Amino acid sequence: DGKGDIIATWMKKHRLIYTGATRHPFILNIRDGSIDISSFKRWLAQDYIFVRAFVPFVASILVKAWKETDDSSDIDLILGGMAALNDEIEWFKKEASKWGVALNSVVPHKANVDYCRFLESLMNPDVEYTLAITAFWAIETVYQESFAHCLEDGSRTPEELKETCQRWGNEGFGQYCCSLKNITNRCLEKASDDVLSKAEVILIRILEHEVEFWNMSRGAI
Ligand code: HMH
Repeated sequence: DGKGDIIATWMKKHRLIYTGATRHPFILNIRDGSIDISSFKRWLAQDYIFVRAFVPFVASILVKAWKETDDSSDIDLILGGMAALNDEIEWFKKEASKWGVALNSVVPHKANVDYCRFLESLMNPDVEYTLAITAFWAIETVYQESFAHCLEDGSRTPEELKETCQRWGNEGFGQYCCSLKNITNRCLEKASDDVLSKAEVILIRILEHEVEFWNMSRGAI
């Protein structure tokens, strides 16, 4: 009804925090080759914990899509995302053993616990599909934009970290994020003003959690 590309409007409005999440020093240090490997290992271990919690979150979106939308292509995309997470968990195990990180003894950091708790709040059946898919799109897109930046021309990403950057920075993952954006925009166009303003708050919360998540790699409390 003429609301147009709501995400594009939000991106202009929240550019600063979005850039904070997608051009964090952790990412910039990977890109310029100055990354401290202990930071990378801390991130790897914490992200494994996050991804394990992300699986039931995505499953909850699948259930919401099944209940709230007639569009079977939504289900197919979310299901594909879940299948990719299955591969991702195996990749984390392989990558962790390569770096000598023991995943079964990792203690979740407070920022990680807080983020996972936020995801859990969105898993509640009372939370609308539109709100959950907005969060899902934002979470995936931050990683896509961050790691793609490490692979652009002029980047000096260390060879041993390129596979990690490819994982989220590859073109296929970019396409997937674009499809998530299209679904989200379609949902937002049909949403009430109340849901729309809640979705915008969720986007900001996600971006804040992503910044805190990258901050953890520094190793400080
Ligand atoms: C913290 N955000 C975080 N971890 C991830 N693996 C993604 C986003 C993308 O799936």
